[in-house]
Amino acid sequence: MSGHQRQRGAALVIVLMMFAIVVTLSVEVLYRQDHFRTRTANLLSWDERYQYAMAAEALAIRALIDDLENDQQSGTLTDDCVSDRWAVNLPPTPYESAFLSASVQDLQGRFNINWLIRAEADEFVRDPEARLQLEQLLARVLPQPNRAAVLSMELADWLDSNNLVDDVDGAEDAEYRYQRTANTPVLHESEMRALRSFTLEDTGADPFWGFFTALPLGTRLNINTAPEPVLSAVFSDTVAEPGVQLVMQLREEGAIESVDAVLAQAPFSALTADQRSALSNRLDVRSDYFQVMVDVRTDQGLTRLATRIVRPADGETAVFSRQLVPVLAPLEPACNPLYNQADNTTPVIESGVEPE
Ligand SMILES: [Ca+2]
Ligand SMILES: [Ca+2]
Repeated sequence: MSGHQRQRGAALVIVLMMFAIVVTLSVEVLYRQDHFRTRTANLLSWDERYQYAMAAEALAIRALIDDLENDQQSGTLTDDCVSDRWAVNLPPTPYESAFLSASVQDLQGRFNINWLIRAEADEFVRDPEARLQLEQLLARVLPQPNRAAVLSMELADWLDSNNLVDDVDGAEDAEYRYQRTANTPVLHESEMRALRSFTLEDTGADPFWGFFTALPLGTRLNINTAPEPVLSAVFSDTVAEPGVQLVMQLREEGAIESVDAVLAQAPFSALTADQRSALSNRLDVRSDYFQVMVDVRTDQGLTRLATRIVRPADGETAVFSRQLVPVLAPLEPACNPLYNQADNTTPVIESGVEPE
């Protein structure tokens, strides 16, 4: 082979190599462009659903503010599940290119797990009565009621400031391998998941989480919206079932307007002054804390937003937490019993299923 032919051969190899590089680059560019286009489309579609959810959230906040203003005009501050407009479900409703459904829940109708502790000096000390009340409630709602004691004891240790195991089945730092206990009030009821003995099976009974909340220590229970198992737990060491029956019966006649008026009736009237005072500090007929849940479905996907709102009687209504949550179950039901009786399954937008 002459030198000239060798040079031509080498040039050909270089050309072929460059051609291969250009082809590879082109394929890579096309792949990345396609990837980028899909990602942009997904982001735009996600953002569109998020904006729809925020619009529904704004509507719910407006309804809550209107409700408070109406109450203030009429001079009776109550929040209940029958006459209040916020307490209803929005069934799947078409809006532009999306379907929206929503529900509003009263977080003060739930058992506040932070009740297990009281602030004393610089410490959070446990409240043994509240721990027993939580055990009662857990025994009602856990698939395995015999786990109620251990979970309530672990939660009390999780929250109290000390690092001593106070009950036989409690657990402090030494009992946890990979984490430390909070030793302070928690911000969300889902922190119960962090307890040593808590398992996924414990949440099996739907709507497990709907019975619990985590609000500031002194937050009261709204007896107009609390479900029967929560009332039953909170009254378990005082008036028990006769007290629950009285509250349920009064609610059927309309919103309860005064805690003191209820406490003046039997069986509450037979309690000691201290017991009545403790209940008076624990109960209320209105609420500051609410949750709005919104499902938005478009052709591209499904988004669920859970927003928590504080609406004080003498302050500004504000969002204090906003979470995009996985759609694992139907929307939590609104508390209006008429809406829940009329349709046992709360309206929910099933993924990939056209709503009726
Ligand atoms: Ca502790
Ligand atoms: Ca402890």
